[in-house]
Amino acid sequence: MIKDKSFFAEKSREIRRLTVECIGDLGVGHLGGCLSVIDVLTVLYYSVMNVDPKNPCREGRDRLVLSKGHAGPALYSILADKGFFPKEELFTLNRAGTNLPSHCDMLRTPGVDMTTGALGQGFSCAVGIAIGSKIKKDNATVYAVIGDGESQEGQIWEAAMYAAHRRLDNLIACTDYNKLQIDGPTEEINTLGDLGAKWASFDWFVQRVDGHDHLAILTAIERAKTNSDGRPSMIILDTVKGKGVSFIEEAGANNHNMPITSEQVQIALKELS
Ligand SMILES: Cc1ncc(C[n+]2csc(CCOP(=O)(O)OP(=O)(O)O)c2C)c(N)n1
Ligand SMILES: [Mg+2]
Repeated sequence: MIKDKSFFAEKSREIRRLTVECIGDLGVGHLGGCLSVIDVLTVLYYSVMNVDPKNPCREGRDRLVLSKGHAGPALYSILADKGFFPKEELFTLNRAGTNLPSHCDMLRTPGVDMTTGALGQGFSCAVGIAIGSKIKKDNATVYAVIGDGESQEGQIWEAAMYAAHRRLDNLIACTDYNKLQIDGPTEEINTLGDLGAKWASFDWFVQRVDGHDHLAILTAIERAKTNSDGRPSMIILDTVKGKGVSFIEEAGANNHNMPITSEQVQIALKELS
């Protein structure tokens, strides 16, 4: 298991570059929500998850359900970097005939474990996959990443209740708590209140860490695997929407599905060099 701070920092920077390049080539995309989630995806795919680019559908592999499916390009950049498909394919993003639609599609993209994009639904699928893994006794861990705006969906809480009921300690979910959603600050649109207390009251093992601190994320995942006392785990990640590129961070809620010019791509790449 990789625990090297500088490796994670460099890898995340590389993935941010790829993500900005492929969205930039298209000219518009979910830059904010992609950049906020790259650090946790980096830790999962380069250190934690048991996956094989040569055999993406291997039985018993760990699974990642990117329930906030609009962050597909961040995941695609990682999958390409790991060799699930050629990096050149990243530049077909969301174009006619592509294997890389803006939102995740497990029938098109090698390495994508669940089709997502209708907010709330992916998380329910993650619960189902975790139940299936328990039945098969295949020892897989199922990871799910949900958005904070997504957490306003009723379906999230139905699934949360049932995951606890089934004692799914093989399910580790993360909330990308970037405090923004499509229309503005989550706090103003529909406050989540004490999000940690809410998950704890659903009988989940809850931790909260800086979502851009790779080693803190890794430690939280290790604790989730060993200390959850039979419960499913929620790791709340404090993140910044657009993390790593100042003009995208500064756009705030306007960085949700944001246009980007080729000049701006160059500015972003310089900042990420
Ligand atoms: C059921 C559903 N309703 C609405 C949308 C449109 N939509 C896509 S992303 C988004 C905002 C999500 O906010 P959040 O979960 O906080 O995502 P992030 O900040 O990480 O981008 C919305 C409303 C959707 N994809 N699915
Ligand atoms: Mg958000």
